[in-house]
Amino acid sequence: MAAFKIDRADALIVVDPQNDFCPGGALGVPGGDEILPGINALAERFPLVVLTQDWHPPDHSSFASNHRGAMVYSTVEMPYGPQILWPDHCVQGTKGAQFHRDVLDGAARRAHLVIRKGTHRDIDSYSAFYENDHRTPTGLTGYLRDKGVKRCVFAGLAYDFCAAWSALDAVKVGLQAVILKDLSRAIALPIAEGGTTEDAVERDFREAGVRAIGSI
Ligand code: VGL
Ligand code: ZN
Repeated sequence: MAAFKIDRADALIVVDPQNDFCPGGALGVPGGDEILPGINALAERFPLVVLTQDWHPPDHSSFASNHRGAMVYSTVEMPYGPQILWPDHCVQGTKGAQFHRDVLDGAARRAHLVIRKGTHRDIDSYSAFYENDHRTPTGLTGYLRDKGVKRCVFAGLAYDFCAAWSALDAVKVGLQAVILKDLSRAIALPIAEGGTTEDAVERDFREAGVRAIGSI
């Protein structure tokens, strides 16, 4: 494990530790709940902790159920580019959208900010920084800048979607980004070129300068 010292200008960004992304949830990520105790422990060590919460209206355009005849995990072309269609998940106000009970007395209690995303019907938002058009900001950049944050450490769900897109956007807005593989779990959808979405984001990490490490 590379030496890693948590600094005053570091923030921990815990991505979507919600019921629907844990086993048994609507979009359950294999092993998603296993990482939560480790995330709680890590949250105690950071000067600033942000949680993200996927928070969709019931008629959200990322749900296959809102596209006639469309299959779950198929891709459609949206005005902002290709969009994977998901099972209905993290609907505002539902049990599935709540934080998993294992973080309630840990990372969620400790969080300085909870940022909700995916709230607009016509656009998905994987990243904590920008919606999927890559230009509509969530406001997180300004918050972190105001707080003097220089480096973000990402953990949570899913490794190859919301955590990855967040880490890649962090670099785009001028922050250093570290993503913790041992405290994340991937959906790993197969992609047309071969391999999975997990392989694809790891190529993007290398290109962008996101540091993917086991844990710290
Ligand atoms: C996520 C798919 C759809 C995630 C959110 O949290 O990675 N993935 N919505
Ligand atoms: Zn979502």
